[in-house]
Amino acid sequence: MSATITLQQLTDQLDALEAEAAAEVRAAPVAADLEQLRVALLGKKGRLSAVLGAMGKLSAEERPLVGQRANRLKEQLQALLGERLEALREAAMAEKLRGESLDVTAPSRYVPAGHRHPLITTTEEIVDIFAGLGYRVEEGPEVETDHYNFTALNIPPHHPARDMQDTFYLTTSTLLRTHTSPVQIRHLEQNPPPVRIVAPGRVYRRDAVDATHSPVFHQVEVLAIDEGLDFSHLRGTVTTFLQAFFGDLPVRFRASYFPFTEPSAEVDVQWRGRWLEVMGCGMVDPAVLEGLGLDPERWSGFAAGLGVERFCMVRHGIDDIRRLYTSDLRFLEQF
Ligand code: 2NL
Repeated sequence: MSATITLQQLTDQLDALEAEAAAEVRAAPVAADLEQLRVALLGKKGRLSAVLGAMGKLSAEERPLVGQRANRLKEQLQALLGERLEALREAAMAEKLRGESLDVTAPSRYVPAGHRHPLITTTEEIVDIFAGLGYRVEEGPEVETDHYNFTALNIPPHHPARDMQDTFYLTTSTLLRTHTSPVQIRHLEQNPPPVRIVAPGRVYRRDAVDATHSPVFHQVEVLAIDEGLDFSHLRGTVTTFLQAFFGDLPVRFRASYFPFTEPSAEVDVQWRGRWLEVMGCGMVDPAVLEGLGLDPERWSGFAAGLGVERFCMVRHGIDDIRRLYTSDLRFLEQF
């Protein structure tokens, strides 16, 4: 720097510093750059100090003029730095808010609603028909005693249904129920007749899996006990039910045998020109009523049982029971 510096030169330098500093502050992209700029401009070894270092070369009259100008510049630069810092903070906050904003009016992502499994809709349809005929829905435990599952139903000690080959035993006297009849026995113990109940539920038999058998399946049984019930009531009820479910098609009864009904019958429907066996039924055996303390001379009744899988398969033309259990959406979405 030359030994003789004029007031004018010094003032020009301060003006130049003002213009450059203002441009640099405006251009600073982030807050950290502003701090570096503040040190470079206003720090002890900063550019303002450097200009003022030459002040000593001015006369005593000129010095205060430059001093005042320098102080104003210092305040201006501090204000500029502060404003820019504030602007950068606001921009950063606005950016953050844009990124975190939540549009509560945006449509939701697509979630398929799904629907009930065909076995459930079939069960509900069957139960609804009986409910319409005045039957109450009853349910009971899947783990049963051999008393409720067999003995109370007049199934003799050496009947093959009791065999380990055919039933899942948990202990010597408890098992997975093989039908929902125990629900009806339990209900009769607690409720005096007249009784009309429908008992849907899951049942278990020790069968190998094939196209028509599953060790776990679903049943609906119905029971009516009253004074004066005879086979015509059974026939009328079962026929009404089957025609409500399958449509107005031919129904026939064939003599059969169950330990818990006498007489007993299998029931067929003529479905698409072919006779198909769909359920079993009969008049409740007097021995079952006596076991419950009911006088068979006063009370009589009928019962019927059906497999839900079979009803579902016939109705929908399903060829293999396993399709109902494998949760394949290509199959299930057809219902
Ligand atoms: C079938 C046949 C049947 C019954 C179930 C029953 C229940 C009580 C008393 C007497 Cl508490 N009987 N149930 C009667 C006849 C047939 O089911 O093929 N089921 C799948």
